[in-house]
Amino acid sequence: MAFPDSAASKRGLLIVIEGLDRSGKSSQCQRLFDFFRLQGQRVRYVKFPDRSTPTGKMIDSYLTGKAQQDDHSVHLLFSANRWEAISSIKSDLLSGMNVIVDRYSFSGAVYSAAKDNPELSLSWAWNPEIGLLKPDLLFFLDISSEVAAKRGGYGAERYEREEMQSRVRELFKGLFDRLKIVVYQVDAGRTINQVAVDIQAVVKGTLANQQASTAEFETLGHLLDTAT
Ligand code: DGP
Repeated sequence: MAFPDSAASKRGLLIVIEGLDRSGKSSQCQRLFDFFRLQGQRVRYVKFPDRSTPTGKMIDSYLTGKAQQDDHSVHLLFSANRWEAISSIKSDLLSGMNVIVDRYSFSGAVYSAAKDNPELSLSWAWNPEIGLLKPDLLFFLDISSEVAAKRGGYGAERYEREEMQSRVRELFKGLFDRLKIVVYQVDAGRTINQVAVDIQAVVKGTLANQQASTAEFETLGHLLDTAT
């Protein structure tokens, strides 16, 4: 009978990169993906919303303005889009693969709450995320909405307006406080290389420490203060 050695039984890291539109998330996810590959480590890149699935296609129609949706209904579609992927993410992590996630539950809650619909509070928006896997590492690419607006390609989709992005930025910070979650805030107003170096330094430290990769899974919990 074969017993797994300690290296084989180690699970991968779940790494989430969050930020405003045009904060450089996708470039950083790609850089981190290449970094793991260069280290000879297995890695998967997941982007939410995943527009290829049935829920993702409905979300895409909404974001590109082809379809209208009730705020609550589209919110739950975004959440379902994450829930439908979580078992495959979990099994990849258990197989030792590292998983990099481009947007996750944090975007889920703040983009919906930023609509300022009095019937859709931040805590209402957070609730469907409870129970999803908690990231081992969470990065927030911090950039002002003014700088984000000056970057190319801004303005094509539903949420890409400066005042919306500015609310989103405040809500991200409030959400992180209310979750008491460890978040690495990275100044994303710099070059891609500078940002990548900061992210890789944290990841290298975590890999060297090894503990996160052997830990049990944790899940996302309730907001500590559920007043709003
Ligand atoms: P992206 O493909 O990363 O550019 O995201 C598309 C847009 O959708 C972007 O403006 C952020 C927004 N978004 C991403 N995830 C969610 C979510 O779960 N809920 C809501 N309401 N918006 C989201």
